[in-house]
Amino acid sequence: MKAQTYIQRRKQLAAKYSRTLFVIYSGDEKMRSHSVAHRFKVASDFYYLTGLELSGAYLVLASDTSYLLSKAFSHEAAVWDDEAILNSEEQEFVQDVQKESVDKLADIVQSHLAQFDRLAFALGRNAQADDELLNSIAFEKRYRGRKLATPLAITDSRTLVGTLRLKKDDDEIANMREAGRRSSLVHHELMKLKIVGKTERQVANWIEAQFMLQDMSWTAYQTIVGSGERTVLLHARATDKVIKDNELVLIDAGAEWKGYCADITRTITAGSKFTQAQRELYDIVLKAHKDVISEVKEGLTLTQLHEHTLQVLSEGLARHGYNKDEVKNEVSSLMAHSTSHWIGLDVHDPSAYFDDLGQAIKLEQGMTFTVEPGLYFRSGFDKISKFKNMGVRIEDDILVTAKGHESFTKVAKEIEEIETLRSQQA
Ligand SMILES: [Mn+2]
Repeated sequence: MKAQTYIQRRKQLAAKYSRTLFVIYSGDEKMRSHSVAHRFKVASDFYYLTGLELSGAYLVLASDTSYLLSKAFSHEAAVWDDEAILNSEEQEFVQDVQKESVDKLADIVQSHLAQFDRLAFALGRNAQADDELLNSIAFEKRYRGRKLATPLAITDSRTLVGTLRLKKDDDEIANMREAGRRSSLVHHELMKLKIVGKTERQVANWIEAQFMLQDMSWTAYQTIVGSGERTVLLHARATDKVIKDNELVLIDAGAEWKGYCADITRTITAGSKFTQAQRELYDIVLKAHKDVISEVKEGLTLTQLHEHTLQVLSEGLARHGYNKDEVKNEVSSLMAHSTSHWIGLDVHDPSAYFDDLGQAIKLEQGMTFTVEPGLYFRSGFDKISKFKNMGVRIEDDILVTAKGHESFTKVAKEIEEIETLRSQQA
């Protein structure tokens, strides 16, 4: 990313919401065990606006003036951590931003508050950060100097930053394409892996190791490997269950490239051939997946894509024993999740799905989202007994383009392609 990108984003946000004072917290390290922290992932809004991966830092955007507050800029800057020093590239990212020690937060917020109608931050994400900020704006502390009659409003910064993050620029698209390409390679290799006799956990570990060997920074989310009847769970964490021949295996796995996420699901057979019933269920989901992706273009909404998905799934189910009215009632229970979510720096990018008037956002070039229809025959859904305890989901990451769409993720999904790869197991 170029320094100008971050400078422009800050300017754009401040100009778009000129009456709003932004305080964007970078997040902090969470302890995994005594004295050892979990791997840190910086809050995406902070990263989007600074390109920095500092923990415990704040970006304050006050129109033309902005501040970066970090312990790295205090007199006692840590000797232990790399982050005490910004490298020369990072310094350029925040060249126009005033650097201050983190304990100046209350002073800086109070000194600017009089000129703004509202304060935007990610309320509720971190109790300690909430506390510090709310304390700093206690009535008596902000009353002085305030020349506006309007009461101070507090709003969620994620929704506002999310309006910028919705459309990806060329550099972001390049990173997402790369996240998709590398994650797809791992799925492709997995399709040639012998997994019968392995545990779900061994398969998940293998996948995550491959992501690391692809130089990816980390998984974009906890890898899902569900086999047999565990395919009906939407988020099956890999367990010590041993994978058996003839089982379906649902793998939902993706990793990050330069902060940008890939999110891919494939459902494969543990052995080398799908059973007849598996094939029939898979075909219903695959048809919905392909139909909906082929439809993607500017002007449509994710709500419309979801309705279309349910319609294609319903038609498929109606060919296997459901009558039309039954299927209408049950399809949204058989697929108890949305077809799509925004994706970007976060695997579920927090941009809004509806506009100020409650209308679904219309797709525009540069928007990125998943298409992931699924059907899950958990207990209680016994209408089609041959599908009992089976779940199938197929997911790709899609960019809206001038011509229609591009898929960032490319992995075999036709049954014949999957069976060919499964027959090369080693
Ligand atoms: Mn997804």
